Amino acid sequence: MKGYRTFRALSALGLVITAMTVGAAQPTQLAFWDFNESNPLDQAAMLTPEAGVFAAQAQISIALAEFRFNNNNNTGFVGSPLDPGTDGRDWALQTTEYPVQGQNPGQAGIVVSVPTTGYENIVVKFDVRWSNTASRFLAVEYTTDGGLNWTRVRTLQARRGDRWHGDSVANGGYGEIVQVDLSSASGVSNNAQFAFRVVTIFDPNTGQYTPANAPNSPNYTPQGTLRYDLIEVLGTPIPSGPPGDVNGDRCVNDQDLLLILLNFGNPGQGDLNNDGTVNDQDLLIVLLNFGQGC
Ligand SMILES: [Ca+2]
Ligand SMILES: [Ca+2]
Ligand SMILES: [Ca+2]
Ligand SMILES: [Ca+2]
Repeated sequence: MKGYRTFRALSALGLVITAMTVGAAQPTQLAFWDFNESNPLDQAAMLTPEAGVFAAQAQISIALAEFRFNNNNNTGFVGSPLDPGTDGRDWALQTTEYPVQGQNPGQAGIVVSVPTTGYENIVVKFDVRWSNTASRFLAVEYTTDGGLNWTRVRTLQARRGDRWHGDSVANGGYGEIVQVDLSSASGVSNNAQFAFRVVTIFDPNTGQYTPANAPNSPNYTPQGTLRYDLIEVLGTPIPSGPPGDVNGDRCVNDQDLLLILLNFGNPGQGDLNNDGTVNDQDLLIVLLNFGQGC
């Protein structure tokens, strides 16, 4: 036991140095779409996520509008300027045929369903492009009951038409993708019924749909398009016990320390900060919480 204690003491000593490099935990990608399919006319492939721990369960659907996959010349629709692309391709998800003027505000648009089971600190990201005659105003809403009730968390407003939110400010965008932090939203964590949607809403000043490029394009039209890219849902794993409880017995003790040391340098059990490797940072989490819950 003396040797073991000595080893622990030396490990703790080493952490005085490594503690300076401890960073924030990286979120886990629950689902991600970049739509950069080799065949953008393949509807199933376009709607299937590219990555994420819930890629097999995640879905995109649409309400009171339609998807478009063929951009006239049997090509796709060009994607976000913030997408680095895949093998030189950058496609996106096109939508059109929205409600006529005065009808169905807050109901038409894409619905992105992604389970958050086992995860918290949920963050939603996407980029969107308005055509000239699409609704200037959009709302981002989420549901925790599979779509029975929706809570609005953000409204978006086009600065002009034929631009991505992610286009530069100088070019009529906002210079960044849309990001909605749902960390403090009740019921979003650990919920298989979570979804978010982006819907067209009336101009609050007129009570009607206003076109994105008003006043140059004076009329809103249902054929105006909204295009989506870089859709992503992120979260952090919900700890099963106190921080540092590797084996899940809700007590941070020698057993957790041993698992860290046995798996040191490898992925897997003991990667408490979810950065892909069992390392000094995980060891520090165990030592800082040593004795918790015991
Ligand atoms: Ca896909
Ligand atoms: Ca893309
Ligand atoms: Ca434990
Ligand atoms: Ca780690």
